Amino acid sequence: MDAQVKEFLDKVASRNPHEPEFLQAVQEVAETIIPFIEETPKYKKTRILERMVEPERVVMFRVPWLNDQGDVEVNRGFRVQMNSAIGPYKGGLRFHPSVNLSILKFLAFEQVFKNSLTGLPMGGGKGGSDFDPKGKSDSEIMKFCQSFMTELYRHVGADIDVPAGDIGVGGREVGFLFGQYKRIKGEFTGVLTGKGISWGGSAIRPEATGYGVVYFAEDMLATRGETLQGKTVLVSGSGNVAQYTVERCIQAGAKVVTLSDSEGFIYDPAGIDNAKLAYLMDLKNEQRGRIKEYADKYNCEFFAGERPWKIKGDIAFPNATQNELDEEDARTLVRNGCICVAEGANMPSTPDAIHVFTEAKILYAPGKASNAGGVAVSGLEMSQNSLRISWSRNEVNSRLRDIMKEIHSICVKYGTEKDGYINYEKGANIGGFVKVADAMLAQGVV
Ligand code: NDP
Ligand code: 2IT
Repeated sequence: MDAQVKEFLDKVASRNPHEPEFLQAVQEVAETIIPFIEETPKYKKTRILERMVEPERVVMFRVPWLNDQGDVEVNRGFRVQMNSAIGPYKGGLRFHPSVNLSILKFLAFEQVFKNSLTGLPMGGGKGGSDFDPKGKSDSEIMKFCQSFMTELYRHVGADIDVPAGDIGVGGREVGFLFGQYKRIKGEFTGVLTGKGISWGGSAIRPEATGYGVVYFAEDMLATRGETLQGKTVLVSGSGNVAQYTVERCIQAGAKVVTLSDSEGFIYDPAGIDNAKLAYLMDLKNEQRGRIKEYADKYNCEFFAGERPWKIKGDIAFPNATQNELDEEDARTLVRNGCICVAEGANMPSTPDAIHVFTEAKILYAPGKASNAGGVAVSGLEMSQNSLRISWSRNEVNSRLRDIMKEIHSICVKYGTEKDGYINYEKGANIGGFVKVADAMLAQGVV
């Protein structure tokens, strides 16, 4: 490792002990950004990267609530307000038992770069709780969300910080959070995105991340004269991002053969068609069931405790969670002829896995570029709320398509290496960094 990079990372590590995910995300950025900063004195002198790894603000709070048995439960709530140089803080809320400060700081840090890449005026933030939504009744979910917002409301606002969904937070939760904010503040504003379509939500927001990551993969494939038509696709996860990845892959003529959750993966060699996808959406979004039930229903194989990467496929979309694809998985994918990996999740590939992809010179896109479609349509939801109008599905979808294309172009501009290989990781980091850094410079020592 470059000496300057090591010195920088040692400092960040000593200031942030016990935060492995945050350090992993910072290292990934530092390795490409520090050599760039070395050539650009205005960023070096002003210690922009040192400032960017320090959140502007972190709030942590108690979330007490009553379960259906009448017992008191206590969770911890967080909001990391990482950077507001180019707009109000923007980023999702994650409800999952694994949530801690390290995970939310990594997500908020990546969000700063991602939001910058969208071209929309959004800073970066992330929040959530160690609350586990699994097995909870609708009433318990509502009580938790109301308690969570009873503290969060004082830190957010349409021009301050605009949360949205992430793992464990979808339309139902955004509804309960919005209702409580409105009740406390007595105002109807665009304080959250991912709202229902009849109360300020945007068309295509549920689809946006999944559609966006497939659009991005289509642009990547086009650089090699390829398309999705007829390709075999591996998807992990089975939540919001995975579902709409499958929908768009079907539209593009590809065959998706895997899905997963935290208990294992299903392999459906015949491919997931529209009828199976409708079943999946009902299973996950209404029945709140497990992916194993898909295997039981369609009589295909379920691999308990395993991840889909050992199946042979042309394209992989890791769409579940961080560090779900390691070096060995990456080697298996490459050996099996995989030509493209586009991340729908945030930081799903470990650093060693990314190294395998870039060494093999296959197409590899980091989440901060390829999954930016979700937050991009969130940004469009904010615009529509400010204008007090709603755009049609076609209007929003065509804007989403253009934004993903533009992010792809930025990656090509900053990431193309001497031999012509497009290093999307480098391109996304530098492309995302420049806009935020210039805004910080213009605003003084902030
Ligand atoms: P959902 O809650 O809808 O689905 C999450 C999926 O990932 C589920 O299948 C879940 O399985 C699985 N999963 C979660 N945690 C783990 C774990 N520790 N190990 C294995 N599987 C796990 O979330 P989303 O689809 O919204 O989010 C998926 C990824 O996409 C996340 O990384 C998120 O940060 C990212 N993302 C989401 C965006 C959005 O707009 N929603 C935008 C950009 C990125 P199980 O049910 O068993 O927990
Ligand atoms: O990781 C992400 O970009 C999201 N979870 C979406 C954030 C948003 O504000 O829509």
